[in-house]
Amino acid sequence: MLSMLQLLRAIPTFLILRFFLIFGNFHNAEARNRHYKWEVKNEYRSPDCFKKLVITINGITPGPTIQAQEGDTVVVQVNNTLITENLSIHWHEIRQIGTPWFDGTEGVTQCPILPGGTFIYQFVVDRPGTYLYHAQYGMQREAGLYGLIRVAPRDPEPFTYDFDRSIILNDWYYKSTYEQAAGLFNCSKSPSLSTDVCDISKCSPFIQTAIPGKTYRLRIGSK
Ligand SMILES: [Cu+2]
Repeated sequence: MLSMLQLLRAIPTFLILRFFLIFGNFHNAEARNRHYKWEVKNEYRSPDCFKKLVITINGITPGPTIQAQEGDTVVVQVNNTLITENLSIHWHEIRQIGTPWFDGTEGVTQCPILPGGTFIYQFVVDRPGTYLYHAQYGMQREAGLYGLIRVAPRDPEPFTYDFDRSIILNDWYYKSTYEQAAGLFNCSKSPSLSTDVCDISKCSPFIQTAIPGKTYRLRIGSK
């Protein structure tokens, strides 16, 4: 049985433990889970007026931007509806501390997501910044399977701006990525705008306008 003295000695220890428990809970309550559900498939698109077969995520290329805050857990359910191709997605510069099996290196850290299959990636984004995600199989990235991850800092940013814009630099070919792969980086197959392949009165490549006197933050992703 505890003596009165032992009881009194135990109280500060209890209070300190309680403090850390409360603090820990408070900290965990800030981090959130960010859930995404993606369907990856082949579709025809003409992002720069030239119609070709691309790979989309939920109907768009580049794919949806993942929005999170430092310390959050990102959960992405990927459904492979490519019919004939395996799939995996790499989260570039995300450190995957404790979760190396979600790094997306097909055949090394995970089995491929087979056609018709589903895989759920789950990882912590522990550092603020702008990151790329992209396909890790064949030339699927060049066919359009890529996008951005924006991780906001917990503390307020030390600068201000009027607009926040993203630009991703990615290879893009008018030939299919299979033909491009067989040609092994043949630059003659790279796209160039000419009137015989597109009608620029109906569509045009992406143009970023800027208003004089305003401040723009540009997040430029490339690899
Ligand atoms: Cu990468």
